[in-house]
Amino acid sequence: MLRSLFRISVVLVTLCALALPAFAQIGLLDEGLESAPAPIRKGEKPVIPLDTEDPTYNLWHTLRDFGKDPKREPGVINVQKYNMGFSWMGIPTFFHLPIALTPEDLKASQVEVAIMGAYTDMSGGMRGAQFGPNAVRNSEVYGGWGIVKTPHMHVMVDPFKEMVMADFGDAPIDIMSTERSVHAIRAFVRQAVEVKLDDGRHVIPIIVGGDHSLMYPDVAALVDVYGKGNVGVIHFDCHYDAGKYAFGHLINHGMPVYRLIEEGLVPGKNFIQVGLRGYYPDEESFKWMRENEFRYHTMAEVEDRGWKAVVEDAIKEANDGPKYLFISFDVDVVDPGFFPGTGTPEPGGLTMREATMIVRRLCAESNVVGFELVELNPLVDPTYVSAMNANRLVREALTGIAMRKMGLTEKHYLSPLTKDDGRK
Ligand SMILES: [Mn+2]
Repeated sequence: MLRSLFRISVVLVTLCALALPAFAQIGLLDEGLESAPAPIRKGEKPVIPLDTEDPTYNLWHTLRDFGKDPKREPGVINVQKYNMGFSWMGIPTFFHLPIALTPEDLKASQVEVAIMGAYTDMSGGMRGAQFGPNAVRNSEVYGGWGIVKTPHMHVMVDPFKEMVMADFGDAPIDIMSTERSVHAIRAFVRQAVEVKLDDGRHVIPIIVGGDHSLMYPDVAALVDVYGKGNVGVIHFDCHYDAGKYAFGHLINHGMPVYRLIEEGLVPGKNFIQVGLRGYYPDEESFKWMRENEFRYHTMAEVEDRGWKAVVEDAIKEANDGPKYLFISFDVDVVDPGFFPGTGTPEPGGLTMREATMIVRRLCAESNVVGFELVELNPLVDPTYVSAMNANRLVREALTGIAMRKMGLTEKHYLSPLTKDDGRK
């Protein structure tokens, strides 16, 4: 008895001794500040130990074995039972679209736009952005799907009739590490973008977040396919998101722009920022943006010149840069009156009427190859309004992309049938 107790304590002491360095490194020892690890010094790389023997270590990005599914030909899968349904019925994929499980499905069905979720939510602010993708899948309030007619009244274009689209599912994410997740997200988005359609175009990804750390892997995935320096970004946000420091972390929702510049994936001159206001960037950051040749349009400029003048400049700039354009849309660029459901709200933003117009026009009038909608946090909005507006913004993007496909690329096209009653 005594001997076995002794043995157990020897094992325990040995285990503690083995575990001690690991706990000490992440500062989990509960012995007061004196024994906390020393601050990170120049050149030191902090390590957060991970247990690679943990059977769940890779589970979050391990695909299940599709080979065990009933045999099927590659192509999209329609998971709805009926030809049509009302908005709140059926299985909630994005816009009740069919699903694609693999890049082969996208290729076989010649999917032009793949809509996908990415539930990053580790970046601070008020957390809950991880519920964004499914909030948008459930966000249809009016109308319906299937054979229901849903043209956008301003332009009389129905993107669901004009293009092949699919719900590509969600990117894999380690919900405890943005650093670990970004590589997997980049690979996931790239998988879709790499698919080349018969007419030579690539699949256009639409990513529904998730917090704004997504901008880094989303843009990086496009750069992987289109090449460094060939992708410009128009970034709607009340914050500039080019923060350099965050407790030693290299990426969070306020840093993706800095990372893209730091890694040489997008030079500053290929960034256009719209909607900045509030307190971030500060004076020093504005100077940094000027040094890096950012083009920016703050709400102060909107106050001074009016929204329409700013829109015309921003669209002109979007067409004066690299061949391919990515739209990064942080919902907090819109006024919190329309988007209470976001992690870092800031008063004095765009109206939905202003935001929908520029998104639709950019997608019609410039060569948009990808779009992300981020920072929707349905947890802090007990109404449906934030999810409904998020849904509408994605629809505007889809409408604009369909307009471009149809050749409706003239400046601020509106349908002659609907912009007036024809009596003038
Ligand atoms: Mn942002």
